[in-house]
Amino acid sequence: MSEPVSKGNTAAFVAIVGRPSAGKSTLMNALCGEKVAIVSSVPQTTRNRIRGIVNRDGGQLVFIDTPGFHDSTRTFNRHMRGLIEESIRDSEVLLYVVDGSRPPGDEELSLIELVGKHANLPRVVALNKIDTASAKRLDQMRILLSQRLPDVPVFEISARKPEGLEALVTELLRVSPEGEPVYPEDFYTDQPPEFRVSEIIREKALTGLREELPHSIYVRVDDMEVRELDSGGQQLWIRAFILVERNSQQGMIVGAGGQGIKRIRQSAQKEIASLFPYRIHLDLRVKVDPNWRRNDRLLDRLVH
Ligand SMILES: Nc1nc2c(ncn2[C@@H]2O[C@H](COP(=O)(O)OP(=O)(O)OP(=O)(O)O)[C@@H](O)[C@H]2O)c(=O)[nH]1
Ligand SMILES: [Mg+2]
Repeated sequence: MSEPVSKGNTAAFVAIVGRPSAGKSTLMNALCGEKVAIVSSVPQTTRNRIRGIVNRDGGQLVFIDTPGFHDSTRTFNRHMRGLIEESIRDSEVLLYVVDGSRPPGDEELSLIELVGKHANLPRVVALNKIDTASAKRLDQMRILLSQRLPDVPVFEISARKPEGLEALVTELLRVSPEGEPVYPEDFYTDQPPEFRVSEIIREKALTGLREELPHSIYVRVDDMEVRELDSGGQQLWIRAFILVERNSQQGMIVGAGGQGIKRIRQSAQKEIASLFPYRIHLDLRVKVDPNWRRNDRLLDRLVH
C-alpha cells in the first residue's frame, strides 16, 4: 500500500449511473486518463462493474462504471440492474451522468427517481454531451433537474472533448469523506488481464453491428500464456472465442471471406499490444452457444 500524499486526504468509491449510452464509460476513461472501459455507440455496452482510479493531490477517487440503467424485466437486464444497486450500496458518492442531447423520456425519469432515493449519499450530476446538445435540449434538462433534484449540483461537461472535467473532479473530492487511498497511486484499474482482453475484443466486435446482435455477443478468453519465440523475444499467445446465440449471427461476425473476423482480430490485437510488453498472437474464433445469456454461471462471471 502506498503512503497518503498529504494529511487530510479524501478517498471515495464513486458509483457512476445513467441511461445506456449517456457517456458513463467515456467519462470514466477521460477522468482516468486511460481507456479503462470499452465504449461504443450501441446502448448497454458496459455489462460489469468496472473500476477506474483517479489520483489527485487532494485524494483518490475510485469510480465504479455500471451498465446503463434499463427498465426491463428480462433476466439479463434484471441482473444488470442488480449490479447498479450493488454499486451504489458499495459507494460513498453517487455520480449521475445525463445525456444532454436526448429527450428525457421515462428512462431518465426512473433514473432521477433512483438518484432521488439515495439522498443519504453526496450526489453530483454530470450533464454530458454539451458539445453536441442543442441549447433548447440543454435548457429542458436543466429545468427538469432543478425541479426533480433541487439539492444536487449540476456540472455541464463533454466527456468526449473533454471539457469541464476538472471542476467535476474537484467537487467529487470536496464531497468525499476523509480517507486513505485504497489503491497504489500508479493504478488506474484493477481489472484482470483476461477481462481487459475480452472487453477489447468485444468492443471491436461491436463496431459496425446493429440491432439485436450486439447484445447476443459474449467474449471468452480460454487461454493466455507468454511463449518464448525461436527468433528471440516473447509472445503473448491468446485463444479467445466470440460466442453468439444463433448460426446466422456467426456468419455476420465472420463476414464474407472471413473479412469481418479478420478486422476484429487485427484491431483487437493492436490495442492489446498497447497494454502488454509482448508481441501478441490472437487466435480468435466464433462459436454458437444459444444459452449463454440464460446461463447463470456465465452471468456470474460477467459480474466480476
Ligand atoms: N458528442 C458526444 N458524444 C459522447 C460524449 N460522451 C460519450 N459520447 C458518445 O456516446 C456513446 C456512448 O458512450 P459510452 O461511454 O459507451 O456510454 P455509456 O453510458 O457507458 O453506455 P452503456 O455502457 O451502454 O451504458 C459513444 O458513441 C460515445 O462516443 C460527449 O461528451 N459528447
Ligand atoms: Mg458503458
